[in-house]
Amino acid sequence: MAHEPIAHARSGSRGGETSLRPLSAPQESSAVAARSSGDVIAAIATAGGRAGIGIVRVSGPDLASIVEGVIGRELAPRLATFVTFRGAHGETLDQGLALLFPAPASYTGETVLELHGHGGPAVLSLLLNRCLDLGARLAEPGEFTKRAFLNGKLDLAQAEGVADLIEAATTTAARAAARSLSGAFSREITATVDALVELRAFTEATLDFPEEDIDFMRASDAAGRLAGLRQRLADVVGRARQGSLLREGLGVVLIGQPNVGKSSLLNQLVGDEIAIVTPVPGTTRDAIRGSIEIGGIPLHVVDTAGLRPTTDAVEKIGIERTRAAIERADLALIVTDAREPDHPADQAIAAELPPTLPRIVVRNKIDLAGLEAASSRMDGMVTVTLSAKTGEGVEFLRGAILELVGVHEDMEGAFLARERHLRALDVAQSHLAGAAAHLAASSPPLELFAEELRQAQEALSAITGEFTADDLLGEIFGRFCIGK
Ligand SMILES: Nc1nc2c(ncn2[C@@H]2O[C@H](COP(=O)(O)OP(=O)(O)OP(=O)(O)O)[C@@H](O)[C@H]2O)c(=O)[nH]1
Ligand SMILES: [Mg+2]
Repeated sequence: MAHEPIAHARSGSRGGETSLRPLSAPQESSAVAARSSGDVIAAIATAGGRAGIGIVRVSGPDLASIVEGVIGRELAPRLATFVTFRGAHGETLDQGLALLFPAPASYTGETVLELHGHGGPAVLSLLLNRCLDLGARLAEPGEFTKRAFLNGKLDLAQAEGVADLIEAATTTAARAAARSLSGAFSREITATVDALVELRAFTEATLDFPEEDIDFMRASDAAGRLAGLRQRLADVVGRARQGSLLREGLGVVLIGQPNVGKSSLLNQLVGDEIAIVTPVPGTTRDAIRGSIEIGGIPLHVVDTAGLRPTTDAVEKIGIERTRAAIERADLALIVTDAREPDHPADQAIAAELPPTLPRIVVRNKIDLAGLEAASSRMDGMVTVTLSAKTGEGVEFLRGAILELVGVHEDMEGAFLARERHLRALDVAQSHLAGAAAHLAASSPPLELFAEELRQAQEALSAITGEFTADDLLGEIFGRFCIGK
């Protein structure tokens, strides 16, 4: 865990800044300035339901009375001790292991007590209630991790990594979340911020000695440094976008004329008969959803009603839903019958799609058309020939989907970025673009240049939580599970 540089960052003395002149930093919010509130919190840290082991976790500045009340004796630090957990009248509640982590060497940075009992809901709530009776209060969702953040144990991106790791739906997503948790994402951001601070320092120095103006900027190679910074940020953005795919998944909509085999393709992709398939055109009315994973990326596939002019009231509603599904999709699979290439109705369907929506043309029923399974790209349009019925060629479709969304064989470099991170990266990028535009002017307006750099730094710093508003913290930690 990268404690040191992050605690250092939050204490507000970034390298380089102080030696020159104070750069107007954004206001630090009260949430960041304040440390843990001082009360003792407790929660069941393991999932509900029955299990071999269940853990009650307690955190606070002083847990002596709780240790005494539950265990009746002192605990050696960080040593698993087999004990009897006792109720108010000395009765046995459970037996198990107790672990004490004295501050600051703990998850939260406060003193933490873990009671490992048996994993039944009733016995765990007895144990939890005993801690509450002894003065603890029930922890809010994410409160342990919030305290870890406030005490400088984790930065904000790492704290989000904790929640993402727990929620990860695929092993690839879990690996990417673990990378964020270990601080890999934060380190990239921090390194970029450091480079930004250095460039700001040069600029501010130049502003202090205007007579040396341009020379100074030239000597410091401002343009070269800025180009390097933008390159670095572009790389982070690319990796964050990939990670965001892992997290959010990709919305894929199956569209086409009636009876071309959309529902068959959904079933084939999902590996289950979730949609009704019949030879009757207009079988599917409602949008039918299935989820699959390709290359570690969750795909949310929607099968829709076939598109055709109709007077049937139910089918009309179905077609409206198809259009709504198209609005929300990240990728459209235009399914066609391979025996009828270049059907005008297919072309009309393709023409009606939002122009920026990525698409793949699927020529289905090759078993009937006597064609080979294949994948091809012509004029930027990807076409896959396959049979939804036999499954032949579906591999080509999987490959084409991954290629189209820019996923390579492995996602090892991806950061499991959140929408919040992508927005911040975006803001930082546009300020750096603004800075580059100023620098390109015949006599660069250095104040404006410096201001763009400052705003880019502010956006990036929000990712690791150096400058964070209370409501953002509430939003982030409120989504955690209780006990985390
Ligand atoms: N031989 C063969 N038949 C297929 C293939 N794909 C679909 N079919 C058949 O084509 C018919 C229509 O398939 P569906 O999957 O219901 O087609 P759809 O596009 O969902 O049709 P609607 O819901 O009416 O819009 C069914 O009889 C399928 O068994 C294929 O690859 N080969
Ligand atoms: Mg159908």
